[in-house]
Amino acid sequence: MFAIFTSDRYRDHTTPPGHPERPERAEVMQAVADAWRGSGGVVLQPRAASREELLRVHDSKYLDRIAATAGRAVSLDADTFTSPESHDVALLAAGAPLTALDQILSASPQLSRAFAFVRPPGHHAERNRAMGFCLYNNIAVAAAHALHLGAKRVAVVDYDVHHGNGTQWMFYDDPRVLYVSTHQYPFYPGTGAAEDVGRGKGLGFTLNVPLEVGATDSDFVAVFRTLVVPVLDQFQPDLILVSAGFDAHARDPLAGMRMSAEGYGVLTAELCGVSDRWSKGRLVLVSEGGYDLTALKGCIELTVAIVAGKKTDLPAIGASPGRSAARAIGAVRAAHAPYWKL
Ligand code: Q9C
Ligand code: ZN
Repeated sequence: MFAIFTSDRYRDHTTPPGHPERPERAEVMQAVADAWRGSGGVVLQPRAASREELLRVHDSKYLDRIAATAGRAVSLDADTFTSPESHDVALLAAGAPLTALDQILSASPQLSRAFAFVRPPGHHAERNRAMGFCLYNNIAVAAAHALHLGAKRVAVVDYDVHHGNGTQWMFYDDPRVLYVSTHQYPFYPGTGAAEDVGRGKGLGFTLNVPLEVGATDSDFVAVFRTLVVPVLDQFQPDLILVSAGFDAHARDPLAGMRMSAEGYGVLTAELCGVSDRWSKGRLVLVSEGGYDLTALKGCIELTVAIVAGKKTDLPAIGASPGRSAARAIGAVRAAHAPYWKL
């Protein structure tokens, strides 16, 4: 069973005029959720994350600093802003995947899959720093909650076009959380080289696939079939979390990749396959970036259909990497040769 978790409160986090991470994104999310409910699908309300839950990945002083922005418009970083409601809204963003996991990891689950449509996004937020439009690291809070609820191995797959620096660092030395990211590189935030593979006990449990500007659906599908799916099959996660950013879409105004909604759909279908093999179908997607409203709508609609099992006739996208993606695949294989058979 599948459900969307979202709230009309996500509109109430506002950003300065011209900012790409804008309230209209929440309206797109609401429209897709409303249509899903209208066609008989399940849409549920998120709870807020608690301080205790956030403290698993953020430090206490940082939580106080963000809490102190309640009721105020504050600039936290060159591109990260609060509005008076942002603090409450951000707690609901971090809480949405927790609400899903409470059910999915319960003793007799009714639910195995969920998509949390949230804002603000999360994957750039570090232990003690807001950045890249992110306040709380929603996906990292979710991974920590899954461990708390008894999961032993959690995979986080991040196909947002930006590297999820926050998520990477939070679990960099932790072998219980495998972090896998595809991203435009070099690009914001600057991290995510193939050679960043984890530290200490976490060596090998961070897998970065840096791709040059211009990467296509077939580049991404090749990367998934040759690297992402094989590492997941070897890790054997008991839950897959997805940092679902759709800013690698060709229409996106921030980045320079050339993905389509169907390309993203094929990636999601591959992850559904892994979750069926290893994690009893347990898969939770949490929205991140995606700044062209038309592309965002198409991507989240198709993703929902695939995750809910309503769409199986995806276009066959050949896994044929161009020269630059082939080089990236080679670099990742070399960096991870000590850890995985890729
Ligand atoms: N100041 C997400 O997609 N761009 N964040 C900064 C130089 C920041 C994107 C440009 C992009 C952040 C969640
Ligand atoms: Zn992004």
